[in-house]
Amino acid sequence: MNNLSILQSFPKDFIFGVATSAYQIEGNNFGECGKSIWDEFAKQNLNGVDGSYACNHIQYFKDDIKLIKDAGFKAYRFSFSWPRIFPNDDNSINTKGLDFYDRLLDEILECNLEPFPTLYHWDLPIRFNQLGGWENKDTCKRFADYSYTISEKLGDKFQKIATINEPWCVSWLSHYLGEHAPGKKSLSSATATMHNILLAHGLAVQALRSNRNHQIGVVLNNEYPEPYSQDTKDIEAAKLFDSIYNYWFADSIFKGSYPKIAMELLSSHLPSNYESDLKIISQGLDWVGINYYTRSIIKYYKSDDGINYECVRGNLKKTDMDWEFFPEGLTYFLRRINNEYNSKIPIYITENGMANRDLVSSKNKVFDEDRIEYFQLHLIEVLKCLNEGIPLKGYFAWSLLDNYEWSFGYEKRFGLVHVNYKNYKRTPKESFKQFSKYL
Ligand code: IFM
Repeated sequence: MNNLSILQSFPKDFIFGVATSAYQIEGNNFGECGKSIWDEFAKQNLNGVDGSYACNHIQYFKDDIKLIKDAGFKAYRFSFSWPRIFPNDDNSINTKGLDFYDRLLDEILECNLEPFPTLYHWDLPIRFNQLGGWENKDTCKRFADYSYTISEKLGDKFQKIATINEPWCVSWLSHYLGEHAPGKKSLSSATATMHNILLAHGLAVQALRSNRNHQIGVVLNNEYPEPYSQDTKDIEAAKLFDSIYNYWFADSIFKGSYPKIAMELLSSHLPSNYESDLKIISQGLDWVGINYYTRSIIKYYKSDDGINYECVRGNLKKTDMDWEFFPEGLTYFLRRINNEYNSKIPIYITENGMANRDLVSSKNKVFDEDRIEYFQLHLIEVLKCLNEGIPLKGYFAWSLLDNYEWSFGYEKRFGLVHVNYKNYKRTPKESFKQFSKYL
């Protein structure tokens, strides 16, 4: 039987937490929250399955924070919803929205948890989409204004803050692959967004620092690039994937440059003055967050636009997302940050976890044995990296609750706690109980 006894081998000051995001759990029908690009995308592509009610966290937040505390976690990673705070075209503040986060932060602090808020986890206010969304540089400036407001109004209640969650998803997944809002499929849109989302990060860092001495980070998602075969074409394809998915964001943030391989295909789509923006993008950070789930097997595939690869899935054990268990990839990226970028920067694993077909038994139990195994295998890797001296400071399980899994709606369950979407009943799964037992 798998278990999480490995938790007891971690140093006492290593932080264990859980993570969520606003649109995925809050329910944007409550509290005069404004609409985001996800509401529009869901209407057009997902039969209207959206985050209107989600987990109704807006009403259940105290119970949810209590769950985190009672399990023995020490931190909670969540995101602020930009459209909840600024729902209106005239950019006036929704006091109900601000007040919600004020009360949420109070509750987190009262439970002796450390808040790890993120400013942007994909719910761009819909009004910006009409102006070009992240393809328009003006959105970056508006994001800096919003960041400043958060710092000014709520910044005395947290120290650490992340700017953007998973810039690859905001740009490539949403503007080239079209799988996330706003659902575009264009290389030039994707490249513009790959740059602008980084600029938004940089401008937000400046805005936050101009107000307070925050500890600022960014959250990057990484996927391990495994060539399909040893054929040179597959190896080159895997390098291109790696350059676009992983190196693009880390190189620009840590080194102030874009990787050569990706640039050969994307540079013509970048804004003319992109180099001066790179100075803003690469300002020093206080910490970095790494989200890690799986590997991708990359196969050469001829494409008209030169993005000559496709991702195929391999034969390893899989999650309900069809993502393979590949814990070694986590070690690979933690070492990469340490060896290629900055050996001193504190690193948090800000997301790791799996979707599983969880059912509540007649005895009100959820046996998510595979999830326990997934966590165990990844925690072994984390401990290995800690023992190598990599400055790892914490680990956040994705996710506290089953929630709105974007274009998969409510079908995929990532939670440590099961949610019944009819009555919002929370049922802690066995994985949650394992964390609780060993923390
Ligand atoms: O649910 C998402 C989360 O919003 C961002 N990182 C990956 C998770 C699982 O797909």
